[in-house]
Amino acid sequence: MKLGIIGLAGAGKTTVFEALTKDFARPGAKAETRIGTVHVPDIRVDTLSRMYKPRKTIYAQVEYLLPGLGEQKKPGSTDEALMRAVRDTDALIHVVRNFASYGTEPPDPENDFMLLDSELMQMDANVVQRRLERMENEAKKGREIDREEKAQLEQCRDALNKEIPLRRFAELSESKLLRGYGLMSAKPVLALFNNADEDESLPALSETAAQETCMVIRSKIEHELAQMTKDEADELLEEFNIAASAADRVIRASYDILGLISFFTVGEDEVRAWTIRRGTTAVEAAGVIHSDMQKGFIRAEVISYDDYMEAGSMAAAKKNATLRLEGKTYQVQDGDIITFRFNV
Ligand SMILES: Nc1nc2c(ncn2[C@@H]2O[C@H](COP(=O)(O)OP(=O)(O)OP(=O)(O)O)[C@@H](O)[C@H]2O)c(=O)[nH]1
Ligand SMILES: [Mg+2]
Repeated sequence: MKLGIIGLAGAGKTTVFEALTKDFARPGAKAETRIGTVHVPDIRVDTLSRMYKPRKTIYAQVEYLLPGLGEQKKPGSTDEALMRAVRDTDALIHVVRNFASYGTEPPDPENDFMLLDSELMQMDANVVQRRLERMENEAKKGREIDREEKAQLEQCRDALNKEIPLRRFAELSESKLLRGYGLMSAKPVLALFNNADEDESLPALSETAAQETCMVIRSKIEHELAQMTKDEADELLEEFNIAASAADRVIRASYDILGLISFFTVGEDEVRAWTIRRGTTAVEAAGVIHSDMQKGFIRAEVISYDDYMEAGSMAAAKKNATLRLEGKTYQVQDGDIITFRFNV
């Protein structure tokens, strides 16, 4: 699962990327696209790992993609080429400047967010328009066209004409027919306000912008934190009143906006978080681990993480019946601890 980092020039994209991935720039690295893979922090995995003391502990992962710089770029402008680089990502982190910086206008986060968001919509409107024109031509020549797809494209056009991003419409943003177009405003967005060091709060936002998943990062501090030893970091955490690294919260939120949940497998060998989409059934979840498990699926022994913590042990959970048997069609819930029974 990949998230693309976008934002106006100088918003702090590189600083955010490096704070999240702890991948610090090599000289000359600016031109190329950078990809970083990070663990999704999860205290449930930490706790299970302390209980089982397994040889391996494996966290869920997400990938961040930071597009390389286009050749010519004016300050404050974005670049279509840059955005095209994030076409095939699953979600977007939209970094918005909310700090004063020398030689630029005071920050205007609302305006900046809307400006780039409109550009996303404009790009989509162009794609949709071209496609509809082509379909019309095909129809004129008497060729068969996909009416369903045409209807959906028209819905997209109408929404975009009203400046409504496509991610507001579940039917359109999840449509299989539209998937191939890489529509930018259909991707889930995390609006990440990059604040000045002293400022912990979200900027004032209009109702429109406030509909997004919004978070604050103070990326300059986070960038420094990411390069420190634990002792050095603790001092800074206290000084700036940071309870937990914002980088961790952002990574967690990235995972959430992708519509992903985790289930866990536990044992002495391995405690592991597995990533699935919400709505995945038990038999599909088994297939994420191994195709044999899916083919030979018999049943799943399931307990929620919270129930397990309350019971204290699997034996106690069996007794109070929070550990239960589920069949193929059970919808796996976030935090389920599962043992699959299967035939090979
Ligand atoms: N005060 C402050 N400065 C920041 C913060 N984040 C980034 N900066 C500074 O703002 C400038 C731009 O940051 P970058 O991370 O390079 O921004 P960018 O979006 O990658 O910029 P381009 O790649 O040029 O579009 C740098 O001088 C950073 O040190 C922040 O949270 N607070
Ligand atoms: Mg940059």
